[in-house]
Amino acid sequence: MPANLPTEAQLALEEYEKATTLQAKISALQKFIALCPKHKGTEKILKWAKTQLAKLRAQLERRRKATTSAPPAFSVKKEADIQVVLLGVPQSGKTTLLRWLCDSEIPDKRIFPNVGIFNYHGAEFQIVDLPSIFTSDIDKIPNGRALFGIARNADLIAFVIDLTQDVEWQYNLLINACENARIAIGRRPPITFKKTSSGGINIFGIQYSPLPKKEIEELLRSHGILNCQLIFHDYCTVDDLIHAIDKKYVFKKAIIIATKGDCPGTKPSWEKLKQITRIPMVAVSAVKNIGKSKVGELIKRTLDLIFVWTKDDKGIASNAMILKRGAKIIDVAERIHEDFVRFFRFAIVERKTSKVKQIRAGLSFMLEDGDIVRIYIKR
Ligand SMILES: Nc1nc2c(ncn2[C@@H]2O[C@H](COP(=O)(O)OP(=O)(O)OP(=O)(O)O)[C@@H](O)[C@H]2O)c(=O)[nH]1
Ligand SMILES: [Mg+2]
Repeated sequence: MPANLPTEAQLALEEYEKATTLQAKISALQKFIALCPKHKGTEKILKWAKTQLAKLRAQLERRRKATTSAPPAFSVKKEADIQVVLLGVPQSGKTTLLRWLCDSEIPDKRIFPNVGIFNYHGAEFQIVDLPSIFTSDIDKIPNGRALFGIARNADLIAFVIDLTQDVEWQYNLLINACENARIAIGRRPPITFKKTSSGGINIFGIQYSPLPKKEIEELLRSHGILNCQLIFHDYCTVDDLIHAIDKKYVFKKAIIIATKGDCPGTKPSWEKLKQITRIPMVAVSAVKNIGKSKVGELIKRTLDLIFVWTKDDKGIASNAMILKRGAKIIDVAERIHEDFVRFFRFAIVERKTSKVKQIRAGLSFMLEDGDIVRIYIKR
């Protein structure tokens, strides 16, 4: 054990050693990972803790599968193309943020998610304000699994971090809670993993692995995997490895919305936040009405979206169609109605940045942000 561990982390380790049930061991290890400082000197013990946690979780899961059915899932009906879920500690400003972004007096339902529509330059994002997350042990949060089920289904997670509270504590708590809900924030690991029916465990690119071969094999076996192909394409962390082999993980993009930027003394918290994470972030003040369009822009950029307006005899639609960058005319046509694909003749694309202001286009024409599209069909 590294000698310089903070007392709380040491206590969590002792708790782990004394724990007699699987659940208690898991809780203690989660606590330890949250409390252990992250630097070179703790790298080894953190690797051990994360691997051990993954093994115990796999064990618990198999036990649960044998005895219980899945917990009831909540869901929030999608009322816009993009759903953004707010996750934050108590009093971080989530409900205020929701009302401000959505420009509406949405009632605070407290136990259930509060929802609203954020209209950003004519595009609609659905915002879901979940009950507060006060611990990373999601089984201790009322309906914790169900709440994180909503986050798992969202298009984007927005961590709401209060600049007047300890930002590092909030950030770690939220990231660890997501990890415990099997939500991997950010990139898909550069790993190909495939279970096979025979042939044993085959590992390629071991030079990129965070663990020696023997430990990977142990980790795989603890997940009940005896035959597979595991290829590392680039340098990986233990988290990457665990995310790749455990198919329960979902990968989510995330942003940070730092609240209460108007309060005195919040500048150092903002600087600190910039140091501890690479998640894209924006500072706002709902009270002073600062940063609303930056939030919209950040959602758009992080999800790599483009806004396209459709046009017909009556004129240009009031709301934009939200599409992934790389979308084509066929995607617009499909969204309007299948007949627009079946009876498609051509489309006229109005593009401000183009020399030709009106482009005649086919179904495979690639769209750009801000395009106005009119589709002509065979009558
Ligand atoms: N100065 C300032 N205060 C804010 C801002 N946003 C929220 N607050 C205050 O922060 C407190 C908590 O705000 P809420 O929106 O209720 O926070 P919450 O995260 O929904 O809280 P719970 O759901 O109760 O956990 C309230 O007193 C708000 O007035 C802001 O931008 N600036
Ligand atoms: Mg609230």
